[in-house]
Amino acid sequence: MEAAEDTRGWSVLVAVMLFAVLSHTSAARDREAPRLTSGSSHQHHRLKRGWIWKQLFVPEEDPTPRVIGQLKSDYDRGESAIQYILSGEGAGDAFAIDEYSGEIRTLKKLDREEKAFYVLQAQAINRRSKEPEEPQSEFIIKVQDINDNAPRFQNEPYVSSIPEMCPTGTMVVQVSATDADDPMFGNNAKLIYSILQGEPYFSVEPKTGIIMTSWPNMDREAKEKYLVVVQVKDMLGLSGGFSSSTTVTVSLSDVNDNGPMFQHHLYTFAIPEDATVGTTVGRVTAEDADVGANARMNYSLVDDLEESATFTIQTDPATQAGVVVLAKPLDYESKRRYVMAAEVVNEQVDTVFLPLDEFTDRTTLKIVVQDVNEPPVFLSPSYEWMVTENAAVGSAVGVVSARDTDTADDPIRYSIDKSSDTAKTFRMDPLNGTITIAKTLDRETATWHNLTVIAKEAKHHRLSSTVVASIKVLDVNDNAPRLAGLYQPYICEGTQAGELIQLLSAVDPDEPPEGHHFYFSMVPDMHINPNFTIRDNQDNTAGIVARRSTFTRKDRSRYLLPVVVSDGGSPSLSSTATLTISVCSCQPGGHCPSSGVEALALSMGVSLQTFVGLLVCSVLVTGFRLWG
Ligand SMILES: *[C@@H]1O[C@H](CO)[C@@H](O)[C@H](O)[C@H]1NC(C)=O
Ligand SMILES: *[C@@H]1O[C@H](CO)[C@@H](O)[C@H](O)[C@H]1NC(C)=O
Ligand SMILES: CC(=O)N[C@H]1CO[C@H](CO)[C@@H](O)[C@@H]1O
Repeated sequence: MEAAEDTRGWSVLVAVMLFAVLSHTSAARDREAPRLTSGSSHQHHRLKRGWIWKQLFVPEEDPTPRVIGQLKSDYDRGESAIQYILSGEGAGDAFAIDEYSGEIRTLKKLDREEKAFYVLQAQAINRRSKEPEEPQSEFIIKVQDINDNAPRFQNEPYVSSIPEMCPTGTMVVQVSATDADDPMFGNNAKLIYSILQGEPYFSVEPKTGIIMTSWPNMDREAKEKYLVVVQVKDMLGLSGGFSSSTTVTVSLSDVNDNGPMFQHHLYTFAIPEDATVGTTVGRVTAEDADVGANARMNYSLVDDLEESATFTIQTDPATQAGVVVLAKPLDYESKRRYVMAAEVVNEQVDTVFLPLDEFTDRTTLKIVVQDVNEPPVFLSPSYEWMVTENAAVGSAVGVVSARDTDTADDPIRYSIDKSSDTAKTFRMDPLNGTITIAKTLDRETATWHNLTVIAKEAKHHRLSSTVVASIKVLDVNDNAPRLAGLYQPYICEGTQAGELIQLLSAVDPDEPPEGHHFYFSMVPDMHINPNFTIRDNQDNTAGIVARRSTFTRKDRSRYLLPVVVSDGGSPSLSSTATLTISVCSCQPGGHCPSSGVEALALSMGVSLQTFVGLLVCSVLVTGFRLWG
């Protein structure tokens, strides 16, 4: 056999090397050497060295004891004068020497994988002199390999992932096995890999164990996982060797080799017209056989502005469905049907695997608006009117108007919510929405009338809605000013001309926007009053001033002085109050005890009734004109 010859070549080479090493120990000796002969060959080389060591071999796993060689000194004349002694590794246990013949034999079965060689020492001793005939030296017994170990895969399990659609020859993984047998001897540890299962998609390089793809266009969407069974054999795969196998799990990872595709060419949705903005109208789904990022998609609406502005479409991140959402309020009465195209496109496109347009798909959306019976709608969200407080009963304040937007177009009936007008100040025309004044207004009582106006469908559904109509009552100058108090002026005896007797001010319930302007004056008369005069201070006050210095109670105890107060309204209103000015013999400091005045009045013969009567103001209302 060729293989066997090859092996012998090896062992010879090893023997020569060992010889070189061992001979060094006996280099000093130049005598004729004893020799060691192998059990199989009986060559008798003589060299100049004392010992000639040949390599001894013993096949492993051989249970039969056998002679594997013989130790022989050149001085041995066969008279048993020399004793051979063996020591070192395995001496007496694995190997024994015949002390007379020098034959070395095995004692037991040896395992190369346990111990591949034994280093032993040999001695040749003269039995009589007990002197060594030869110097002690070492030799080697090598255990020869037989193929008694199967190859074993390392680093199991093998798992690998390669992208789908990868080119033929893409490396998948390298498997690797080891064999405990002697890699230097024969083919016992020469390993060959092959595929048992997984062809034609995968192949293995026989010597390296590199697994590669051998099939183009492996499609993850068709088959995602392959179990590749790889076998390794020793003896270069020749028969009689050992083998073992392993499984390589190969997964195909996704590439973007599929575009999204709508499930339907047409989607029809219905939505009530009163749906609020943000309501989900429906969902469209595009399918993509890829996974993860390769299956992510974006939707859009492609159409003329009105259609696509009324709706939007968004991607549901969880399902990648397209969610159609209402973006603008609908009105069944003005548009009942929307038709538009929806487009889907992969978020990532890879033109290596597909042409660009295959990453896009289109479908048609038809959205039908459903009629909803809606309450009447006021033409204005609120109403605000102004009316002057003197406006006549029966005059119109304003008109509300509401419409039934439904197709039925019901007539509307108007009314005022009673709780918003408990005094029934206003009246509503139920047919035309005109609000009129039912009772005289008074701004000074109520400035605002905030009415809740109801519009109700007259026939079908009787739905109603309300609106607030605020009516502001505007001021007109309908109140005359009056003196601010019940003045009881007096003048002390001895008061000098020009001295102030009483300061006057006035009040008016009207509320002119620019503020009050009161004017004080005497009653116009043919004769000038020689006793008192009124000085208007131009700040809504006036003073009564004495015109002479000679007032005495003896002369006269009371004077009547009519005072006219006018406001700045247009037209102006005025009132006249007649003040009674008493003359008093004042205490020092100008104080007049009230008893003093009255006592004197009675003694003067003026009745109390007359006195009180004189204090009553008479109101003159001049020029009463209505606004508007
Ligand atoms: C509303 O109807 C009343 C009769 O009820 C009528 O006098 C008034 O002129 C109408 N107003 C309008 C604005 O049509
Ligand atoms: C009525 O409406 C007016 C204007 O909206 C507001 O200023 C006023 O406070 C309201 N009055 C009442 C009593 O609600
Ligand atoms: C208008 C007026 O009251 N005049 C009186 C002024 O005082 C004298 C004297 O007391 C009276 O006689 C006037 O009547």
